[in-house]
Amino acid sequence: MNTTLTIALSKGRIFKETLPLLAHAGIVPVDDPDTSRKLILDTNHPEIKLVIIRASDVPTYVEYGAADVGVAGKDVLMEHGGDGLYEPLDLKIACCRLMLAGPASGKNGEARMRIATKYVASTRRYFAAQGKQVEIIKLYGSMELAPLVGLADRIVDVVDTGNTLRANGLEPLEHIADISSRLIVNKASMKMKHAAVKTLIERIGEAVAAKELMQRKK
Ligand code: PRT
Ligand code: MG
Repeated sequence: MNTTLTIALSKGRIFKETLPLLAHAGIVPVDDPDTSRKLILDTNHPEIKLVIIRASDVPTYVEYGAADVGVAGKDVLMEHGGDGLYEPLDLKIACCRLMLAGPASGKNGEARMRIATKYVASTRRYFAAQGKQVEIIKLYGSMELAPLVGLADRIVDVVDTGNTLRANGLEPLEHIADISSRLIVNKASMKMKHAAVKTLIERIGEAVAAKELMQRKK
């Protein structure tokens, strides 16, 4: 039986914030993805590997079983859609808010707003639920630029401190969803590698709970 466990992570904030949770589960990577060019990282467990991929690709790897488990933002999962994966744990890391934002002196009540975003599905769902017709322009990054150059009236993006919005003369207008990262699991792996996956979920769950307790005591 194949008992290798592959965990998909993205570089940057998700990797950094997942590390302590993995450490609590006794999993420590041998290389640092920020300095190593390797896409498959060994850990202290010969049977546990980390694959380092784009944040928006994590659900795809896990759904198709190229990775058994992964960590992905709820924003990314809402775009990915479907019920092709299990989402057993809210890791409460990489927290932010999905927001509608626009120029501080923005015009209001346009007949049909143009909205630039990489979150096309979530944006469509949000406005459809309000019965509003909007034109959605798909971008892959730097959404904050779109209103400044007349590409769109508003943007939908994730916001943490709001500094990026402010620096570009934009302000948050409507809160669409609270976002945090989730542990996701391939459906077949949940069955075929049940013991290993269950242990991982339990250990990481304990780490999330312990961290919350610490933060409440502060
Ligand atoms: O960069 P790449 O295209 O590869 O993918 P990505 O941008 O999706 O990856 P990454 O690592 O930047 O984000 C991974 C996940 O972190 C996202 O899917 C979110 O769930 C979560 N997260 C938490 C954030 C932020 N906070 C955040 N602030 N993702 C992006 N940002 C952006 C924000 O849009 C703004 O442009 O960071 C910038 C700074 O935010 P402020 O509000 O603090 O200024
Ligand atoms: Mg990014």
